[in-house]
Amino acid sequence: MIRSTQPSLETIRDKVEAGQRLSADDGLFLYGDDVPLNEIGQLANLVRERKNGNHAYYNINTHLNPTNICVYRCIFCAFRSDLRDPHGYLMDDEAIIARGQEAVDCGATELHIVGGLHHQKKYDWYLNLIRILHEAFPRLHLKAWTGVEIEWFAHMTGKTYREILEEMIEAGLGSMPGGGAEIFHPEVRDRICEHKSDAGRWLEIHRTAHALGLRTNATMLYGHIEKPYHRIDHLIRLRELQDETGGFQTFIPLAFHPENTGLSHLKKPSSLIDLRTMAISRLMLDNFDHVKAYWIMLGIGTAQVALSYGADDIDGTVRHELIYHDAGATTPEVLGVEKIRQIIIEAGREPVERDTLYRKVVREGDAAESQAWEVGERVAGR
Ligand code: V47
Repeated sequence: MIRSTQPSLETIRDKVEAGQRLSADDGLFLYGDDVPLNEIGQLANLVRERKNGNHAYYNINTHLNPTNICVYRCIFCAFRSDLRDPHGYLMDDEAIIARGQEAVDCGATELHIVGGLHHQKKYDWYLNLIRILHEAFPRLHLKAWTGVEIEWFAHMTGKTYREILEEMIEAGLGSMPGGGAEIFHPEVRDRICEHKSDAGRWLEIHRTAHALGLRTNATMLYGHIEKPYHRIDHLIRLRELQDETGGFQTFIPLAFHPENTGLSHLKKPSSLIDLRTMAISRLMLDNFDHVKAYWIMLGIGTAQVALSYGADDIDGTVRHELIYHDAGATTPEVLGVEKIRQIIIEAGREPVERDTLYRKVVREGDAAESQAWEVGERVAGR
């Protein structure tokens, strides 16, 4: 029987084994220094294997950050640039199409597109970018624009979130990445990105996307000025929206990289915090099918260990990543498919190539095809 007392490792273990939901107090308890990391890892692994068996998913993807020029000045960001800064860049249509072509030539199934909110670029420029890419490469999935960008487009045009998203879908948008969530709690959000879409608006945009049938991801930027209760608050807000819509696919905890940012005096979070956050995220987000260990930001070794601490996905081959590399990430700029598979196998898991929507990818020669899972082949998910 489950006791309803103060949280302890025993009461939490009972709940996890019985498939019961953890409370905010349980989550906070697990962040206590005296709770052994291995114990939390074992519990998270139980949930991970229940949902995804021994699979570890990856995809073949390429990033496109069409501009780094941004009206916002988030203090954690090393990527952004001012309009007249010599480091500022803006890609033209030709360069954008060339990136799409490179992605296709590399066998990518996904283009991950996010960037700055350029002072002089109107909404039509962003909409057109999706349209030209989709027209040129109709089989390439366009995972584009964070909630922050959608909010900016609505602000520029006076259109509703729904109208913006409907137009983007019509132009070829396939899904949305999880960026821009940072930390929802205003005690932190107002200090690290005060002008940006607040929690309510970020969540409303994802709610609207889900209502339109668009799947989205969610992230949490941790390891800067936030405290454990801000992280738990963040996870609970995501869990509540997922209860309502079921539209989130993957949660990605993002470890803060301080170099070249307004918080460069801070140390980057340790691997122990990375693993604890991964495991607690897996335990708290009982209604998310997937938790991703983004190797670019965790480093390959920690990402491998994370596959036994709740994570079931390692992201992709990732070509042209700039946001983390500008902030001091020392991971490679791209991993070959064989390397990513080897990393997963070394971690004791079975590599499975997925597309953006977690369908199985089957390759024959140069052709890649997304297929539905056979009955019983996939442990969780739709
Ligand atoms: O929103 C920015 C973060 C995010 C820093 O959906 C930083 O599959 C650490 O959201 N240190 C963008 N983090 C990246 C992102 C993402 C990445 C991989 C996969 C997916 C997905 C989404 O990167 C931003 C912000 O939270 N970020 N600067 C930094 N210095």
